[in-house]
Amino acid sequence: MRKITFIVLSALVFLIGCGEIDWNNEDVKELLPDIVPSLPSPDNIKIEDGVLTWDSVEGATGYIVYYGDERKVLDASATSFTLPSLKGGGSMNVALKAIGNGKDLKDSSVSFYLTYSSDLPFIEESGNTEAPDPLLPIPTESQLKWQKLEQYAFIHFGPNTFRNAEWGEGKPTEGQAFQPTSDVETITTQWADELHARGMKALILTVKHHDGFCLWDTEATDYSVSKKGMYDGNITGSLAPKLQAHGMKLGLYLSPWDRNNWAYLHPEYVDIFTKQTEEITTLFGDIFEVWFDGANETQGWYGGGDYNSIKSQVQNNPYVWFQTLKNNNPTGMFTRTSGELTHGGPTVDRNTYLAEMKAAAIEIIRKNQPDAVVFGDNSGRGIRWVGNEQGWAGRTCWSMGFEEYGSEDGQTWFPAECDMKTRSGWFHSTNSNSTRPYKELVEFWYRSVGRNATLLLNFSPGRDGLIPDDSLEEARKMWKQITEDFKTDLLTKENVASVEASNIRGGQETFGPYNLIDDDFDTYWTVNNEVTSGSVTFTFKNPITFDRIVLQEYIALGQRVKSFTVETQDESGAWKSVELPNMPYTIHGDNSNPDETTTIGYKRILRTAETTAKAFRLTINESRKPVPFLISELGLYKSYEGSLDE
Ligand code: FUL
Ligand code: CA
Repeated sequence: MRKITFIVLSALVFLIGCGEIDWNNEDVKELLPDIVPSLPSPDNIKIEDGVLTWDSVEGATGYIVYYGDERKVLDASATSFTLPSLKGGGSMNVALKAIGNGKDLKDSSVSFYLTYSSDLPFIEESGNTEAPDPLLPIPTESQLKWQKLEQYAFIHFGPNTFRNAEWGEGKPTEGQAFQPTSDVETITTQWADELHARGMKALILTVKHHDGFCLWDTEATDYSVSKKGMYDGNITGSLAPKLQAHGMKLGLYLSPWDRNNWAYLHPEYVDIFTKQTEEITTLFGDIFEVWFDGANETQGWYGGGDYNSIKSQVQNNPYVWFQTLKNNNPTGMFTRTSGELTHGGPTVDRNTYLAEMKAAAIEIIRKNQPDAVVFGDNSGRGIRWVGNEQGWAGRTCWSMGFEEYGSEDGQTWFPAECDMKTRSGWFHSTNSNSTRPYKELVEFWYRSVGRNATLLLNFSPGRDGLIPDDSLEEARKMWKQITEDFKTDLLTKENVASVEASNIRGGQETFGPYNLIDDDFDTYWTVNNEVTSGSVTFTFKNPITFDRIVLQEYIALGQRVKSFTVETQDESGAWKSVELPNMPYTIHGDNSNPDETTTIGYKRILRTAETTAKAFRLTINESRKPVPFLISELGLYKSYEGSLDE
């Protein structure tokens, strides 16, 4: 160090002493690089309409423009440069320097960089300019709103809670059916506050389960919170405003099967049931979903529970229908037990009876709550049961068709809801008194919300009317895990250096791939009509590490994608498919195999191996019909491994 300083100083003294400095002198060049003057960097740099401009720099022999990963050398007369088209998405950094003469003027330093983004109107238009046509069936506005709730709570509470029952077993004596030990305010406040804090966007309450007991003041039967010295508290009426205050929606479970009503399966019961429907759809403000349970049998308390006793009960009643004993008829035919029977009186099928009764009730719901969806209603305005009570939708899941997987050929929009419980029964029981660990709840969430379905997670208040602490604690951890998993989207404009798409509808920005990362469901990347497969590639400024991929399809115009591929590019430039590991464990009916890359629908989440990527590519391989696909959002996240403590 000392030696170099000494040589430089003596060289300076020598050179200055000689007057004129010989800049070409090799010794000078080597020894005094820092005192050779540099050109100033170009000033007044702008990008307008995809053209970079700057003020010319006196003495410059040329310019170098740096853009994305590329560079371009221009001669001294240049003061502008047309940047390449970004094909409808993303951004790149652009900078510039002036070139010196290689002798007594060094190159300028590189200017500050500008970000050149695709918001600029530089894209040539070609192909279709309008949005693609809808591909039927499509969801109604209410179905779409319902799907966006993603996760909501169920509460089973009623006489069953007080006798460790699930289906109204064991008829309680009058006045003994329902005895919560907390007052109604305490109960409904706890439900609304605690479920809201656990990310529940709505709550569906069993306002009448199969035992027929009504959790609201009803005129339709004597068996309710308001009658015969029962618990004094209109639970449903008290709950509705508390949910509303949290911005949560209210849903109602009204069981068509009524084991307490002598008229069940009798024409008069249709009147009672429709009256109940009328009440619940007018008394509590907006209802988002009505749940008509599918369970139904002939047994009622009045009849003791088996066919022969029902028969003896109804023998003298010409209006009561009952299931024929004949060969345990599986279609469940009901026949009038009156003189008419022997004269070939009318017969009615139990399912027909229930279907007609439900249709009458649905009409009432449509009139009073046009925005509500009805569970089990396959008319194109309802939603479907996912086909299991284990908290999973299929790895392929269409919003048409039935059960776990649905079908691409289904004629109506019939999206799936996964109902699942936090304890072993729907109702609280002092016999099997434990709650499911949060890891299972997280698993249900990923296998429902992550597979184009919703999660309806049941809570079982105990005899004090309160959701037990252990269930609340596990649900808190579950929600913390989920919210932390999706806290930071790594696929953002800030992290992306460039984006390329194989096709953009009409070459227009409005349909470009940048729409995939704008956090807006209503903007999407789509392609020209004749195109039914294609890919989009995001290149990152710096490699990112993720293990969650979130995809959303713009289902407002129909569900289309049948198959897709996700790939990453590593530091060496090699591309490979993202690795999908096995699910953590098997849930009854859903094994622990890896996920599939088939349907997308409203939301599809893949849990992948931890992957570090320089670039990410999504390819849509096949679209239903085939028609162009529309993808709303694409996100990459790294799951949370930290503490779940409060
Ligand atoms: C079933 C009912 O029978 C259960 O009791 C429970 O209400 C569940 C959600 O639906 O079909
Ligand atoms: Ca979007």
